[in-house]
Amino acid sequence: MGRALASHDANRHSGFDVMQAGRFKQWIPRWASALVLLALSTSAFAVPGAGPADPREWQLNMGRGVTPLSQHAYDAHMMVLWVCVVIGVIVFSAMAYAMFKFRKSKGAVAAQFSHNTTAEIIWTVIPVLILIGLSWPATTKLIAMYDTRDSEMTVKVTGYQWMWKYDYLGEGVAFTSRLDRDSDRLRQDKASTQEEIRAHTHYLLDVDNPLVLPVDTKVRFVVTADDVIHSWWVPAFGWKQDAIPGIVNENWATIREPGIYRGQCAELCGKDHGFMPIVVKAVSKAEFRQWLAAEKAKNAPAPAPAPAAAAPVGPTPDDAAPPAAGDGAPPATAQVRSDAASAAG
Ligand SMILES: [Cu+2]
Repeated sequence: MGRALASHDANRHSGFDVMQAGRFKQWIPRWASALVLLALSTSAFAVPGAGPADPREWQLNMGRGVTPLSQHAYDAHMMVLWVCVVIGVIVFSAMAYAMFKFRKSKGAVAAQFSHNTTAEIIWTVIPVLILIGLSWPATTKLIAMYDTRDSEMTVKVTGYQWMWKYDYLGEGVAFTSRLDRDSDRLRQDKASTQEEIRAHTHYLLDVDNPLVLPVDTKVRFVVTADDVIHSWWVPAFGWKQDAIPGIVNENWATIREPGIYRGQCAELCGKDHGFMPIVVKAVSKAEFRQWLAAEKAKNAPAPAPAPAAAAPVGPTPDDAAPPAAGDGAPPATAQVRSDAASAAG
């Protein structure tokens, strides 16, 4: 730097380039520290009210999620990333070396050849081996996604324009889940201010009745729709599943950590596609049993108000079958049920 300044003083014209180089050198440590800060910040800052799997401010990498399938997706992503990094370093180093070492100013002349069988075999065989090496674990993971055997409970997810309906199959518990009233009011009221919207921590990402699930339990989801194609997507679970009328798709999740996991409909399904969020509340097994019992109790007396007063019977099989389940009942009916069965929390 001293030398750069000296030459600048001595000769303004020829010293200019040297001064630029000196400034550049001075900037390198600043850029380096900025990069280090950026890297640190990916783990340092969290959005207020964020769940365990919510994205963080300045997060650069994809999240790990909270299920075995999301871990698989993360592992596959990291494996491919590092393979790409190694290939990138080798290829760009070779290019940079060749450009520098064999430059025209040093008298290099273009090589005179058109074919090199050995080189062609090498640059065909190596990528094929890399692709086979990548496809093997990827296929194993893909097969695991479709393995819903040994699941401990099943939730039927039905997409409607524009809400979700959850049936706990065999439990007699079912309810709809739609955008929370505050978000709905803020989005529709033209007088809503940015401040009001910012004050809502999970604007457009909250629902009236979250899907409550137990942790450490293999939950099978059967996913369908009543009107148009929707897609049930909770990023922390590592998959999105199309909800198609007349077709039942399935997927599964074993949630490792209690917490709130948010998602959205991921298939353009009409004008309110952006306003049918998903909220999963994962709780301990004991807490889930309590919640489920409370939901059953809430649902049980509803269909027979008059004669049931004397007989304290539990839920009968008839009560267990939600009238709106799967027979294309209009969403309005389902919504009435959801109000009766509003979820815990
Ligand atoms: Cu949708």
